[in-house]
Amino acid sequence: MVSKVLLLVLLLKFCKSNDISSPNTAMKWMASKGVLNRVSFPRWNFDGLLNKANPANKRESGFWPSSQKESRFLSLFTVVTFPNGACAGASGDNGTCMTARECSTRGGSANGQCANGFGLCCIFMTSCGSSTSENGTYFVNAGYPSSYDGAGSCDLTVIKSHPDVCQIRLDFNRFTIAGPEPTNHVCNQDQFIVSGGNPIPTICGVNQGSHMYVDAGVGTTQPVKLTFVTSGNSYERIWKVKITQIPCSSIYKADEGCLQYYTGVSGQLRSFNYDPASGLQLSNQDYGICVRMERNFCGIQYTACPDNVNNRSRAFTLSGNSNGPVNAMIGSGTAINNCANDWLLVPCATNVGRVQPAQALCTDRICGGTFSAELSMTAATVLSTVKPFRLWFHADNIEAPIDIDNRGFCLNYVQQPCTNNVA
Ligand SMILES: [Ca+2]
Repeated sequence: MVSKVLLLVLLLKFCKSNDISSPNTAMKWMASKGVLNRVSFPRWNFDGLLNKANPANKRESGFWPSSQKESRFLSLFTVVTFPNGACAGASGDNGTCMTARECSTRGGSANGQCANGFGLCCIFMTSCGSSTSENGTYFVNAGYPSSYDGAGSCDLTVIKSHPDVCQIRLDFNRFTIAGPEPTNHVCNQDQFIVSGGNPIPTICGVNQGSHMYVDAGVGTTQPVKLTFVTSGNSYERIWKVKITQIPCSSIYKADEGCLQYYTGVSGQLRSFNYDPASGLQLSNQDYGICVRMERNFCGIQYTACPDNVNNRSRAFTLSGNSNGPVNAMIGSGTAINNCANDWLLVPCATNVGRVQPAQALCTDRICGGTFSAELSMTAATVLSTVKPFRLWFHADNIEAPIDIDNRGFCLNYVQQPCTNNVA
């Protein structure tokens, strides 16, 4: 998509015959503005202009020859085209570069310039009860940037901007709604619900900085609906969700089946509503977390994030009473040290530095209150070489009385280069 602006170029220097021997002044100005690369000059012949401009040439009364008048007049107008690309608005929000008229017609608000001043950065921000097909729309609470303390349902319908859109990425720039109830950690007061695409777990609490990919299907499909439900006690909610529409052919498309998709050799993964101080692991979760395999990397290591709040780290607390030390639990059985209810699935996980027995052992499910691929009270760095790099998180709908005050998980990951040891 491109925008077009009809531009009246006032070449004052050209019009003054004394200075007409240096017509480059106007061209330099346009070059400095980057206009020349973007402007088409359908009726403008610079060579002809320069020749006519040369004082040595015969001219008629210091003005254009009558036979040239029409073309000279038309040459003062030109059409500037620029792509409707992403732009950074003056407020810090991202928008789409377009003309003022296009921006107001499409319901956006202009916020700073783009395309060297020929376009305006058009921000799309909307709230309850609306729909959008604009890529990069921000979905905010009523009254944003003030908080919202009320009960009700606030939804936004997201319509594909093009049938070629396959995924919708949600970035939680701001996301504070009431957290889960403290007994079973179910989101029964406030909820964020995504419907219309593949099933996505309902979340609540504080999720600033997190993201989700919603599978929107191929071709013309039902729109995706985002809904914030607020109920119960008084609470200052605030949200600002950026909605990015991702074409099927985009290199930014996430792998299929990944609710979260991370790129880069290293990074950090967190469960929803994770916070070492007060965040509670959410119940009723079931989703995949993917890390794009970077070129020449064959394995991935996970380590629990530093916890600067608690004496004993709660950066990985999925089961047991995390108010006291809880060992790592592994495996899918129903014994006391197995992970029958809530787990993080790390495909064929082993602890780094562990001397493997002749028959190498690895586990898949990890839970408990310590991050390790073995039954242990000591946290470990865990390696997986199963490809693609992917984790699955599962949590059932029950916590109490066995599982108390668990925080969920925060893991730092580092991809491992292909060597003799990691292949
Ligand atoms: Ca549970």
